[in-house]
Amino acid sequence: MADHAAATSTLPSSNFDAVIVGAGFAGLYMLHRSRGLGLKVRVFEVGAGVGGTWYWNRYPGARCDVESMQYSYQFDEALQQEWEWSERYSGQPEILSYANHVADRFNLREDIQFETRVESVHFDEETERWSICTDRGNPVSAQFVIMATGCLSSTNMPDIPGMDLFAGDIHHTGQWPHGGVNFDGKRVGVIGTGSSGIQAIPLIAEQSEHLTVFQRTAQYAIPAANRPLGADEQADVKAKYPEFRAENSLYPNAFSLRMPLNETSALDVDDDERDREYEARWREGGFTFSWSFGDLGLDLDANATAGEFVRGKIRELVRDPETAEKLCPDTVLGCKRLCLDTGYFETFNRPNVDLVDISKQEIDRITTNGIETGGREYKLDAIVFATGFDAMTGTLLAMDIRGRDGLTLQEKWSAGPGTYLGLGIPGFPNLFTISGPGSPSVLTNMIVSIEQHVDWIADCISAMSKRGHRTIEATLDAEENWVEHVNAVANETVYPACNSWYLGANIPGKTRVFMPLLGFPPYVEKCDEVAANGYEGFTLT
Ligand code: N01
Repeated sequence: MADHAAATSTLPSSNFDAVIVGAGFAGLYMLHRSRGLGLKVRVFEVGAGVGGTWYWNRYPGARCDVESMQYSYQFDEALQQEWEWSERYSGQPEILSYANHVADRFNLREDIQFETRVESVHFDEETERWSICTDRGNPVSAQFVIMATGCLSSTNMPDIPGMDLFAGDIHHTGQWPHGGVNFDGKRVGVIGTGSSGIQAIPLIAEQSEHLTVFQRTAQYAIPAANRPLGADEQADVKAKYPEFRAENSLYPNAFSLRMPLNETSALDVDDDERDREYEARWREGGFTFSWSFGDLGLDLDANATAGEFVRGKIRELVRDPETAEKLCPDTVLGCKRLCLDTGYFETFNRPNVDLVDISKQEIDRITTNGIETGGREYKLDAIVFATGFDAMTGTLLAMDIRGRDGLTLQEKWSAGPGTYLGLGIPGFPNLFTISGPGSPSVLTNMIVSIEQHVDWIADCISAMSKRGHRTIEATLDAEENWVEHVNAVANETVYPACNSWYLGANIPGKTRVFMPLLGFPPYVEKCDEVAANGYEGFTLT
């Protein structure tokens, strides 16, 4: 393996130990660890800068809903001590500054080739190396390919007739213009009311002359209760940061909440007690609401009591009863990802905001002047698609990835994404997926999951080098058992009860399979066990 001195002057080179795809939080830390191993490494990144999801999602109100003191790297004590967060939940600009700070602090940019899209990744069985082609030409080769492509990086743009006819501007929240968008004096339409729409709508309402929200499914949203982060609060965490991190990683989602899980069943308490619990958590803000009772994620009747409480809140917050009813979700709470909001429901009290229910009558077409649905044309100057992502697999499947015998990833995953541990795919040796389908990823604090995957991959590469192994490849058996396990765990919960992107149900034609694994601590234990047992479930050559 090349030494790091060589790695820092590699731009003309074409042979690498490892190629990393993506320079978001996963790619940055993978690069840092790879260098530590002395690997000669190149990162390819489509964007002109680092930050991944926080580079692209610049829509008004974009904000993380894991608290700032937890949504950051923990691999370097000095880094976590020196960085100051300003709010309970960080906004996109601050998180992007942090990603840039990390890139500068660890001198990462020199091994990142920006504005470069990886188009194909082919395995050569003779040389046991990958050949990687980008849109910049000059193919490179690498022993290892590490996909740090993110779970929510391929935007979902619905195929609505007439899109090219629209005379105004069209934007997607996941690919927001870097200079921002001026909505002043404009009539704006927003399609989509998931996490992105719910964050953007209150601000677009303030910035525009008129806002029409097109809602296909009403969503549950809990107040974020964002606020400035006090210096004392920050100092308290920093005084015991490693312990704080270690404790947090023991929670199923790899983050802690401000109020502990109440293990009682929602069905074992009377109405007053139940409401008191929900009310306290509603006031505290954040995901702590979903910890109100131990069985909200397991039992549909228990879950229904939480749904009823939120509907009551919506009816209190929204003055027009008809609009309030349209905003009331009738789905299972938390089955689609729970949203956190800042003034979302109150936005519908504004005189310049209208809600159009398209649950029964989808958008017919986009016209030169706006959106047509239900026999009416809504005149608009700009349309914002807050329609989400082809999650977890979209970006991987958009590349031409071919493993042994020319097997394409599209063929391999035609019945849904199969991986072992969300890290390896049979037929694709030495190719790792950071936070791939089958790992806890999107159900956790992403940065914690990313660090766990990067460390596992780096340790694996190091162990292979020490033992003289050239390739590692997940076995078919291990993959099949793992996919079964991921689905069995999900089937114990309310998650499969709705059409969420966790199941791929938001993308027409996508195979319905529950993609992420529930439960971070047992997963980490399993990954550690696999490594300790000589990478069982993988074949090493
Ligand atoms: O996307 P979504 P998102 N016509 O898929 C609607 C993370 N995130 O970008 O529910 C009309 O959740 C769709 O309707 P329906 C987070 O993990 C985190 O908002 O399919 N409507 C839905 O309302 C999140 O879960 C943060 O019926 C259409 C919306 O568009 C994930 O990203 C912030 C439609 C899409 O909602 C994705 O969130 C933002 C169509 N043809 C995002 N197609 C934080 O950390 C789709 N819709 C806070």
